[in-house]
Amino acid sequence: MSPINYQELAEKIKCWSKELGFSDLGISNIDLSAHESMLERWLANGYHGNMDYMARHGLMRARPAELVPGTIRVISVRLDYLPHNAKFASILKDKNKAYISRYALGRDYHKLMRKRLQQLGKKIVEHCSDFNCRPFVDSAPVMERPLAEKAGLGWAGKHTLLINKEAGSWFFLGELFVDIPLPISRNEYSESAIKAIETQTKTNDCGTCVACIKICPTKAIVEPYTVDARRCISYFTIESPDAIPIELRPLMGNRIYGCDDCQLICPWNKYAKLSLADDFQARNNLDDISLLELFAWSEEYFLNTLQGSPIRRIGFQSWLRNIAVALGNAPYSDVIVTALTEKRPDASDLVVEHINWALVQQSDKKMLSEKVAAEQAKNHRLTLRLIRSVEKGLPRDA
Ligand code: B12
Ligand code: SF4
Ligand code: SF4
Repeated sequence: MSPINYQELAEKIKCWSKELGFSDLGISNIDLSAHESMLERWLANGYHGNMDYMARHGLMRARPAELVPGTIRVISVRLDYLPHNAKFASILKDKNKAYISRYALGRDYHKLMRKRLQQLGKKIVEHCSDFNCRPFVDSAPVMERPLAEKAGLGWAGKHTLLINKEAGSWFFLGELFVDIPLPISRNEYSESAIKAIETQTKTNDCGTCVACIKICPTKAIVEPYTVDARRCISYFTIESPDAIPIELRPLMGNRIYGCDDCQLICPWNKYAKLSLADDFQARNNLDDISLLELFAWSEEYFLNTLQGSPIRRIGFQSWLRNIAVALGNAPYSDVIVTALTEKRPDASDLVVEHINWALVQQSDKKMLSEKVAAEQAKNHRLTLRLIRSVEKGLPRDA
């Protein structure tokens, strides 16, 4: 058998990844040592909240060969998820509607991407018999963004998400850990990732912009390139099964599953590509549905309707908890008060506490005290600014 030409193989891998529907692919080595101290600092500050799995694997997260012995390269892939007609501004504007993060309107990406990565692995085996690989998608033990930066897929912006100048940031990441010496991808992103490590300063296309830091409703981006998950709407509506901190509830507005604000304000998302995958288009009208309609769902209906959706993973109680808060943030309505009150007898203690909070908000609004009105206007001010920016800057997706 002739020796393997890894350069040619890498080019073939890129072609196969396109055939499999990935939006981009890059290859990196496995040295993440420069990120170890950042990860340690993040954990030491408690920014992971109750995501214990983030700390459990320790520095193995930054050491791919400890995670999968034999690994010498990581193939990182990008998959664009922005659905057609995302209706970002129109839904954020209507406080009676439910805003669900646009990545979660269709099918769960984990299975879909892992299957495609496995298929990519099979293709490689056909050309290279002595080959082992393992796919990862959003797996806690992997530092996906630093790997993707090194592989040249983009740069980690000040909101910490990966951005690409031609594709914005509406995409998922996934990896294939491999044990063959593929050539490492080199481009402006991988070069600046290396430079950042050498000089200990980040130079990238964020420049002097701080729009994401300013627009974040809960001030979760505590410094450039650092998110305190405990303050992030994505964390307390998806990851955490606990009570939502009271001071953050009014800032959630109508966002009941995740949050897109820091990406919506980012000027690079003007260049975002629409997803080609039918799987990421909205199902069950989740892109344009009222809070009251969702709150009326039974647990059985929730489980059946959301088969295959990432939303199902949070469970029915967290789902009700989130909608109750959003109903508390909606304008006063007798119908909302009735719906909240009627849900109480069958709800868990956690949900009852959130319903009670929502009822107090509704009753305060009914009395229309000046203090309440001023507080609400203040909370909605940032969202209104975001809506104007989306309508002006992202008309296709507004
Ligand atoms: C835990 C987690 C969360 C947490 C914490 C988020 C965070 N920013 O750390 C919560 C629940 C809040 C979250 C939210 C979201 N997440 Co999330 N999340 C993850 C997960 C599992 C781990 C991230 C992690 O390790 N964080 C810890 C920090 C320390 O690591 P890091 O950010 O990767 O590494 C950074 C540091 O080294 C730092 N850094 C580098 N240089 C420098 C320099 C200086 C000076 C400093 C200070 C720091 C610094 O930047 C590195 C790269 O960003 C990843 C998947 C994975 N396994 O990686 C998905 C992932 C990051 N999430 C993703 C998504 C889509 C989201 C949401 C957009 C979902 C939503 N719409 O609600 C939000 C966005 C919120 C935000 N602004 O981050 C995608 C991001 C895709 C992309 N384009 O980048 C990922 C990659 C999942 C995937 N497979 O696609 N997420
Ligand atoms: S996802 Fe929302 S809450 Fe989280 S950092 Fe971005 S803007 Fe802030
Ligand atoms: S909004 Fe500005 S600072 Fe934030 S990620 Fe985008 S370009 Fe960077």
